Parts: sequence; C-alpha cells; structure tokens
Amino acid sequence: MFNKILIANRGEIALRIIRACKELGIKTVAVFSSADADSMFRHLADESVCIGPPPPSSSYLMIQRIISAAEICDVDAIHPGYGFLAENAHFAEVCRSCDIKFIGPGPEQITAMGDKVNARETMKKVKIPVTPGSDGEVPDEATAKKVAKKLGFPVIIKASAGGGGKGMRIAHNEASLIRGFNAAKLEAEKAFGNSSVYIEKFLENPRHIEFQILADEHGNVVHLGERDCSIQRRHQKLIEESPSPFIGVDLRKKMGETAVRAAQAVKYFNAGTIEFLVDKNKNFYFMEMNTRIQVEHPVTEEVTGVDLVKAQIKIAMGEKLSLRQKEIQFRGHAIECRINAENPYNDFSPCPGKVALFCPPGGFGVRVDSHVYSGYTISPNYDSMIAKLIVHADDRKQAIARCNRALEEFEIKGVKTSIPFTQFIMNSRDFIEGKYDTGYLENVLNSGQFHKTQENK
Ligand code: MV4
Repeated sequence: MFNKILIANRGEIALRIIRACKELGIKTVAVFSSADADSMFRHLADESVCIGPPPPSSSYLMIQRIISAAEICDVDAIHPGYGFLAENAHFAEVCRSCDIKFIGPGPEQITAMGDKVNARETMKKVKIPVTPGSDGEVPDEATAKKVAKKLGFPVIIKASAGGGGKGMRIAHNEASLIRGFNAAKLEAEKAFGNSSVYIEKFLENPRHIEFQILADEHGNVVHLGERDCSIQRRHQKLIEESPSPFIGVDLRKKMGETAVRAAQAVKYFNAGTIEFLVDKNKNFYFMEMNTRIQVEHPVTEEVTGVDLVKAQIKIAMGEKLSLRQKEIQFRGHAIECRINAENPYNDFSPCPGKVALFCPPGGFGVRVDSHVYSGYTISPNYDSMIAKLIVHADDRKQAIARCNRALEEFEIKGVKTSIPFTQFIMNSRDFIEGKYDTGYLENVLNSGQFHKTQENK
C-alpha cells in the first residue's frame, strides 16, 4: 500500500493524479517550478516543493531535484504523468535504485518501446503487422536507395528515437530520398542525440487509431478499446474520440487482441497505448507504443467506466487487474477537445498571458479537466493546452450535439483559444459523417473555409 505519492508533473495531469490519490486515501506531494507557484495542483497537494526556475530543463526534467524532494518527503512512489520524464528509462531506473516505485512500466519496457527500430523488430518476431519497411536501421544512402527501390515511392524516413513527427521526412523520388535521409539524420541527432533512422512505405492519409491497454505485474493484460486520433495538425491532436467511427466490432476485437499481444511481447505492465496506422482498406499496422498515461485517456474512461489513473496506482502497488477482458464493456460515445491558448486565425500561434475569465461548461455528460481558473497566468514556458473538454453521450450524434452545446457555454477571456476552430470542425459535414483521416485538418485549413468565418465576427 502506498502512503504517499509524488507527482512529477504540472498542469491538468498533476491535478488528475492528485484527485485519484485523494480518492484512494493516499497523501500527495507536488513539485513545481517558480512559474507554477500559484497553480492549483500545488495547493491541492498535501505538500509541495519548489524544484527550480520555469524552464523544464531546470525543474521538471531535473531528476536529482525530484528524487531529493521524494526522499525528503518520504514518498513511496512517483507518478510521472505524460511528457517530461514519463518515458525516460533512466529516470525509472533511478527511482528503482532509490527504492521508490515508478508508476509506469519498468526501464526495460520503456527502452524496448522507446527505440522504434527495436520495437518494430520485436513486433515482427511475434507476427504483428508492421508497415512494410527496412530491416532495422538504414545506415547509409546506398541502403536507403535499395530499400526505397524495393518498397516503391513514396517512402517515409523516421528517427529510431523519434515519435510524434520529429526527424521524419517523406520522399517521393530518389533525389528527395537522399535529401530527406540526411536531413532526418541531422534532425534526429540534434533532437535525440541519436542519428539512427529507418524507412517505411508511406501510407497515404491513414487513420491514427490507438488502443489503450492495462497490464498488471502478474502477466494479465486487457485492452480498453480504441481512440481515433486522426484529427491532428502538425502532430498535435485536437479532437479524439472513442469508439472510432471507422472501426466495427470485428476489427476492434482483432486490433485489440493484437494490442494485447504487442504488450505481452515486451512483458509490459501498467497503462500503455499501442498506436496503429489503418489504411482505407482497413489493414492495420503497428506504429509505436506509448509507455505512459496519455492526454486523451479520458475518452476511454468515459466509455469503459474505468479510472485509468487509479488503475495505474493499483497496478504499481502490486494488485491484480480487477477486470477480465470479457467484463470490459463499452458504453456510448466520448469526444475530447483539447483547448489551447492559441490564435487559430494566426497559424495557431501561442497566446500565453493572464486569463481574465475562465468559465467552463457543465451539465450531464460534460467533464472539463483543467488547471486554469479566472486570474490564472498561462506561462510561455510550457505547452499551450489549457483545458480538455470531454463529453459522453449514448451515441456519436448526441455526443457531437453535447460537444457543441458545451463549447458554446465555454467562456474564456483574456487569451485567444482554439475553440472557434474546434467548433468549425464539429459542424463540418465530413467530421459529422465520420469521414476523416490524418490529412483531414490540413485539407480543411488549406481550403480557406475556416478563415472566412472570421469575417462574420
Ligand atoms: C506514417 C505515415 C504514413 N505512412 N508512417 C506521424 C507521427 C509519427 N508517429 C508517425 N506518423 C506517420 N507515420 C507511414 N509508414 C503517416 C504519419 C502521419 C503523418 C505524416 C506526415 C505528416 C502528417 C502526418 C499526420 C499523421 C500521421
């Protein structure tokens, strides 16, 4: 049993974790940077420790300071949230060596999945479909040419240490292949200190569909269905939903079983997400695994009724999963909108500053996960997400209606937000019909239709 947990994060996810701890009767320690001295998570925690100045590299990424805070406060475990140190195998290792439980998988699993080349090869070994591509790393231009010739253009060059789009290049011919290969290597070296890249056949406008899994430390693994995360712009997701309008009962079963096998292949434990690309013909391919709780976890919580953060804590305490696969039921439809302090009329440029008024919606089927309050100042040091609006209803049509109602109620003054753009998408015919893929948002923006709406204001 844990008596006290340290939360090595900030913002809405720090609050989310504190709330789960309170309900479980576990005491909490917040660590915060000087930019977050007035934040809600700091004040809702039982204790708080300042770990440095605003830049993440001087505070939320400082392993020694976080471990010092954990030792001083005598915590049993650390929850890393998402981002920052959540997928840092070294941090998980340091926690282990200090006899502090890291609430997540072990350093072995983080490492196995963190290297995308390695993850791909592991999946191939257990016969899980991966996108056609190179056998492991592509070391030089000559190999790149050979691989591309075999696959046929277009191909995509990806960083082994990547994820989320960094160090990625698409090539439509040999000249752009060579340019892209070298550019991707340089970018990967700069971003990750690892220049290794690999090559895949480039799938045109696939869907991004991911499966939530939970695994205990006794070898039991279940999946909790999928989230469709295809509505994204420059690798930033804007709207996520569950179930995916593209996936039926049979495909869900097949992909869910594949996700469970992927987790088993690395002896995974705790919460994780298997990302797939799905093409027009509903062929699916393993893309990567995220070894953390994700931003969009609430849509899964709403349709399954499972509190994923509490599940993470219980798993870390050594408990067995309380649900078998056949006991997990999916009810209704959930949609999450990420609300960012950005100006959608100016290329989504960040808009930090003081929030004069923050008046979130409520009512049946509406959940708002946010750390913001009226008078709060959004720091330019962190990402621009200021709230998540999650709606749940009996079916997709009613979820969209509820989402529109809630977005209309939402009042935020003092900073510009992405809400007008989200409202535009929520009322677009293709979205309403569930006809979208990963190219959808760029197409909408390129059409100019959204910017015309500004003229009516
Ligand atoms: C792909 C792909 C198509 N084919 N891989 C995006 C994030 C990173 N995790 C991998 N991503 C993709 N991988 C193959 N083989 C399409 C994407 C992708 C994407 C690529 C370029 C520009 C925008 C994109 C948006 C979503 C997904």
